This record gives sequence, structure tokens and C-alpha cells, in this order.
Amino acid sequence: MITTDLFPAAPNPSRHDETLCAGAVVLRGFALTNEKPLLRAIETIAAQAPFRHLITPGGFRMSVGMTNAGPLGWVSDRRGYRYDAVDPDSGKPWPAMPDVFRELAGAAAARAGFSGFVPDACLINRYEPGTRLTLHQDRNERDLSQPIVSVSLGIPAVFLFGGMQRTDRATRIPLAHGDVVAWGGPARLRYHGVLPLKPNHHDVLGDCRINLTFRRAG
Ligand code: MD3
Ligand code: FE
Repeated sequence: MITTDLFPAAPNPSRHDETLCAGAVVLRGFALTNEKPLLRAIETIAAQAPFRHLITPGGFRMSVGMTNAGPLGWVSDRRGYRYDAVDPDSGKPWPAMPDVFRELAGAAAARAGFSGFVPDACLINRYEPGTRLTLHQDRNERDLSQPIVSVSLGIPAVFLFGGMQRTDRATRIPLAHGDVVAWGGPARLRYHGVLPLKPNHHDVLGDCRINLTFRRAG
């Protein structure tokens, strides 16, 4: 019998995989096979929990639009950054994590060398031309030995990958529609960000970029 497995469970590195440094692997085009189910799932989530511009603890409106799926969602307000089971705009739980999300994240993590990754949070970031994300660390998750998996969709972006201190020199990594990156181990606490997006157009997503970040938050 012939079986087709879009996301093989066993690590099966392709020659397109790029190791950026210990713990950081780019899987070019890894999300393309499930492009349509992913985009449909994002539409369903955004209909229940619309993208919104959160306020930083310092009082600034984030230029990135955000929503979440899964048992926990990342939120920011004047009180700080945290994960919460409830969408503060609706008072309801965040939309469920679609199977296609969980399976893609687990398969990408396994291929990058992080087996057994089961995310409980998916932060969905929406960028328009001009939108940026300043250098930061992701450290609100309980278990920092768990990786983060990111999926880029829509117009391209330049990702900034820095060091363990904000002032360390950052390398620039172009990320295109369908690219997946897994970050863990010694890369987990590296500073990172996204340069302001250039005006561009994507045939399916229009003038926007959507990034999914899968986390084990709780
Ligand atoms: C490297 N998002 O949501 S994803 C974020 O493209 C975030 O929307 C960016 O940074 C985006 O927090 C970048 C890539 C990423 C995510 C987490 C990381 C890179 C990381 C954690 C540690 C090191
Ligand atoms: Fe981040």
C-alpha cells in the first residue's frame, strides 16, 4: 500500500533546511502543502477573535495586529505581558487550536530536532506595510526548554535574529510565504524582531503578512 504523509513524524531533514545557529532551523516552504487549510483556519479564528492592536505596558499601541488560538493566548496591557485563557475583548475562551495548526507545529519541531512538541498557544500576528516588531525576547512561557515554531504567510518580511543581549549584532533573515522556523535550546532566548514591512502584494493574502507562533506557554 502506498501511504502519503505530508508531515512525517520522524525527523527527515531536507537539503532546504537551514540551521541558523544551534537551536534555530529554517524549513523553507514547509507550510506550503497545507496552505489552504491553514488560511481557512485563520479566517475562522479571526471571525471569533478579531485581530486587535494591543497596548504595551509602556502605553504604546502595537503596530502588529494580534489574535490567538488554543487554551492560552498572549496578551499585553498597561499591567504587563502574560498568557490568559480568556480573550479580554470578548470575555470568552480563545478559539480552539485547529488540528492542522497543532500537526504542522509538531512536525516542524520534530524535523528541527525537538520531538514531542505539543503547543498550547498560537499567537497570530498580522503585519501591513510599515508594520514592525522591535527587538525583544520571548520569556513569558513557563518552560523555556520548549521550542517556539513560527510560520510565515503572505508578503515577505526580514527577520532580525540577534544575540543574548539587546545590543548584540543582529543578522537579517528573509522569510517568505510558507517558511517555517523552529527556535529552541540555546536559541530560545535570543533577541529577535521584524523590520518594517515593505509595500508588497501577495496573491492569496493581499497586502499583508500573517505569522503564526506556536508555543508551550503553560
Ligand atoms: C527566536 N514574532 O510573536 S516569529 C513574536 O514574525 C515574534 O511575527 C515574529 O517574535 C513574527 O514574539 C517572529 C520568529 C520567532 C519567534 C520566537 C522566537 C523567533 C524567535 C523566540 C526565540 C528566538
Ligand atoms: Fe518573539
